[in-house]
Amino acid sequence: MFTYVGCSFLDVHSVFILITFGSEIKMSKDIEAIRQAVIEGDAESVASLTKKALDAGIDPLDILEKGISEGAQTVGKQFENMEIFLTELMLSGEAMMAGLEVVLPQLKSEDVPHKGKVVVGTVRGDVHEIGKNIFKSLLVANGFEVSDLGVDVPTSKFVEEAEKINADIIAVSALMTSTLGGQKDVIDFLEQTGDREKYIVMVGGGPSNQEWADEIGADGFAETAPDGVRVATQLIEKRRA
Ligand code: B12
Repeated sequence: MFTYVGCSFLDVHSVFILITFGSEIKMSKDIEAIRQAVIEGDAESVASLTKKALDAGIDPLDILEKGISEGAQTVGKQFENMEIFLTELMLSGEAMMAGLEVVLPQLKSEDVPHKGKVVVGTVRGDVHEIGKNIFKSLLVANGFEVSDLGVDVPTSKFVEEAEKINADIIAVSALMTSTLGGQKDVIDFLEQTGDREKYIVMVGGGPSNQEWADEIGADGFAETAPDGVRVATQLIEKRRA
């Protein structure tokens, strides 16, 4: 039998650091593979690599933000620089959706208290849904009840649905400079119908920012879906205080 007698130069703390460091390298490799498969537009690989990463215990949020979203950023730049064309953009879009299908159901709510009701959708003329879907799933996982209107949503539909479910928040996503005005349209519509004060309006998605949100009189903006959940929670708490 082997008996360990010597004094190791590695104390428990160092071993812990080495293990942590090792698993971080492994995590970034798994996430990098997902990012790469998104860029290549390989839906099958994105789905299987995402499953593998989840099985390895990688946080779903890291997969979403560092794998899928960062892949999307790269693809967006390539498309803008005309290094890839619409077919490739579409393949990457499908690959992102394939990853989402695997990862979003993992964002389970852990008996969180009910926080409020939200209507989400992407504005008229815009079919980008990936960020909106992530935001919706994170809201649900954090105790919000969400009605998702999908994409290319007519302005009035946001308000009709909010009235129907007695929503607290209307959250409007837009991904293109040409459709960003759709967020302002929702606010203008609420003002015209005298319903502006009834709802908290949040905006988000690629081209929107805090300055834009202030300019159109939105109540909240967030750059990422996790921040969006924090802002939604704060706005509801403030309103109820
Ligand atoms: C994938 C993709 C597609 C896919 C979409 C697939 C799908 N099912 O959604 C397809 C192929 C369909 C597509 C089509 C087009 N696309 Co496109 N697309 C993209 C791409 C590469 C990624 C978008 C994405 O999903 N990102 C990942 C998600 C996670 O990020 P996100 O949406 O920003 O969301 C995050 C936050 O913004 C936030 N968030 C999102 N919504 C909300 C809402 C609220 C309230 C809050 C709080 C937060 C929040 O949470 C998310 C996670 O943190 C972008 C490039 C880019 N950099 O965005 C181009 C891009 C958006 N597309 C672009 C273009 C031009 C088009 C087309 C016009 C191409 C064409 N010639 O046909 C069409 C438009 C079709 C239409 N009418 O809408 C341009 C827009 C340019 C511009 N500035 O206006 C971009 C920027 C690419 C580029 N650089 O040129 N596209």
